Amino acid sequence: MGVQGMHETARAIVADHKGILAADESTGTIKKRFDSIGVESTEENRRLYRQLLFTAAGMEDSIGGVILYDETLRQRADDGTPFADVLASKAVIPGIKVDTGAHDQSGFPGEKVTEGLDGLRGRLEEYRGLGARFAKWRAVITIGDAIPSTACLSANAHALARYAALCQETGIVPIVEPEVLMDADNTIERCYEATAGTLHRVFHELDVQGVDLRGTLLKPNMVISGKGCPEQASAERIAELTIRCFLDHVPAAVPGIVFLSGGQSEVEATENLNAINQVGGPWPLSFSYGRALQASALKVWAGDAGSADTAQATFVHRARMNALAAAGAWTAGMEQPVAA
Ligand code: 5MM
Repeated sequence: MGVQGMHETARAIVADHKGILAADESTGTIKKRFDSIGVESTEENRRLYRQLLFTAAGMEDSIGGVILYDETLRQRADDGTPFADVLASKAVIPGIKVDTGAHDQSGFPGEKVTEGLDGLRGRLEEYRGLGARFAKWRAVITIGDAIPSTACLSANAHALARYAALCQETGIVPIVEPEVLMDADNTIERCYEATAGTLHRVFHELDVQGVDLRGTLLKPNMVISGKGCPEQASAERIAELTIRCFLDHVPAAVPGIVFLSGGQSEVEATENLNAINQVGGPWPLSFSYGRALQASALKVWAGDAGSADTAQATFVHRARMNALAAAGAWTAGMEQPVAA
């Protein structure tokens, strides 16, 4: 795909207020999700669950792209159609997670650096042949005593930029995901500082390494209070600080910002995205949620084929609520009762 094609792909994923389904849980993470509903994490159960999501009628109205895991990109629906083709036939663009995980950073206790650059050029070529049109790489930034360090921000930004450059060489749109975790007890102001520092480094490295911003998407955290912070910021404050931070650090050439949910509840993630869009900025502001799109649907399914239709309707509802939020047009009254 030429440069123009990558620009079009990036724009298409977030067109009409659509967002992304992050269904790229690695084997360890999906096992945790399945453990929570008492389902064994076999390859076949993973296939059945992902099939349920991808074939849900109407998901394509709110979802412009799906991030897959290596195993899932190689799997097929019951009728033998590869999942990438199932999605493409609904005009949903298939993507692939290509990092190999965040590992302890040598010399920097409590911090992580994401790996996966070795052999990436070859893997990207194979993934493109299997139908992937975009990719994702997630860096993990932790807030704590005297962290994040410059070394952590710098190593992760460098890796994200090298990954992005390799993707574009292959004609694949890189999603650049620097996630500042919301698991600590920090204030929203501390999250602002860490996010600002992270984005500053990331866009500097993308520039140094010649990445074409128009052929990328940014997948960041919202600027938000840590989970353990006694004073939780309102949606309006989250929106105000998120937009202020992004206006200062993200070039307008980026064709879309797709937030991760990071441990927010489903409705919180929708409410906050809606508030962010009510402030607005020069970019489409949408979603690339994993847990905040799947949590209720997963519970409803619980491995029971008889619940598949209700689970699909639950997922499609969540996707629709988030597409409305991406337009700043969601209200709490549009919600339906959440699964028990
Ligand atoms: C779906 O979760 C993704 C994969 O995580 P692992 O590599 O740990 O299995 C994850 O990268 C995800 O895409 C983002 O963190 C956003 O997901 P959430 O659940 O935070 O919206």
